[in-house]
Amino acid sequence: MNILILTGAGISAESGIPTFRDANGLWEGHHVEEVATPQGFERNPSLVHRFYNERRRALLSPEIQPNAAHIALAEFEKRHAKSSRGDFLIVTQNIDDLHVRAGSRNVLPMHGELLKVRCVHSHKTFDWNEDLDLTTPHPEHPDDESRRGCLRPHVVWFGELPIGLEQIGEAAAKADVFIAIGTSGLVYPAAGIVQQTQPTCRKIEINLGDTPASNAFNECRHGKAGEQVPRLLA
Ligand code: BJW
Repeated sequence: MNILILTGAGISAESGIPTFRDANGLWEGHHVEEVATPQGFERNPSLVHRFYNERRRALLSPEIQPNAAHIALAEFEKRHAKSSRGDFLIVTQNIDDLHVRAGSRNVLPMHGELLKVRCVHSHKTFDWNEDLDLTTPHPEHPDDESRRGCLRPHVVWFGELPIGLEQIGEAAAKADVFIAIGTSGLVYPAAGIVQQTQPTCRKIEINLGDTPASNAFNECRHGKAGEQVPRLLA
């Protein structure tokens, strides 16, 4: 049995990471679009660096840990690998690393990773645990003044191409079960993955309430991911 999971900010909410749209999608009064677009980065790179620096520091703080939903998915993946010949893939829109920390192995972070940065010229990525600013030296050329400030967060902003779309399309087309957890169903192409599954695929949505995508699912389970996911996968 092939299983495809899509996760969004709601799965990490109980780990203490705020979602995007529940608090009006605002961060210090700025709309998500202001701090998560290439245009926003061009207009005000310091603001965008500050936004990601704060989130990176929070992610690395001991308070933020995988919750019961992340752990249930990781344990289910291990059981599935032992007992079945099918595939299991978590496509996450989240840039946190909580699925990996919980022990999940097949994770595709389609909107990038907060603990990576990339050079705007070479597109090479680097693991990153520090703050980033306009004077940060290039990791490979630390003494080259002309290369300072050419790193950006390795994340996918609006208008940019998400990561792994071909693999996601293939996984959706052969999925027997598709489960979307804690995502608002507003941001594409993630919100359209459910449409790429076959009519025979069992489609389950887990969220606090209905979303604009709910009609595309066979089953909608309302409640917190930390309760609903372990119950579903028990
Ligand atoms: C709980 C809970 C608990 C709370 N338990 N649940 C088609 C139509 C219209 C527009 C477009 C379209 N195609 C493309 C677009 C444009 C655009 C888009 O979608 N715009 C819309 C806003 C209209 N998309 C793009 O630009 C994308 N790129 C693109 O399309 O490239 C072109 C292309 C595509 C395909 C082929 C060829 C070309 C890129 C989108 C990038 C999104 N980037 C961000 C930032 C990433 C970095 C960062 O984290 O800072 O990704 S924006 C932000 O939204 C972030 C998230 O991953 C993403 C989705 O948010 P998510 O996860 O759903 O969170 P919330 O907050 O919205 O919802 C949380 C949910 O959880 C809620 O429903 C709660 O109820 C629930 N919840 N607590 C369970 N405890």
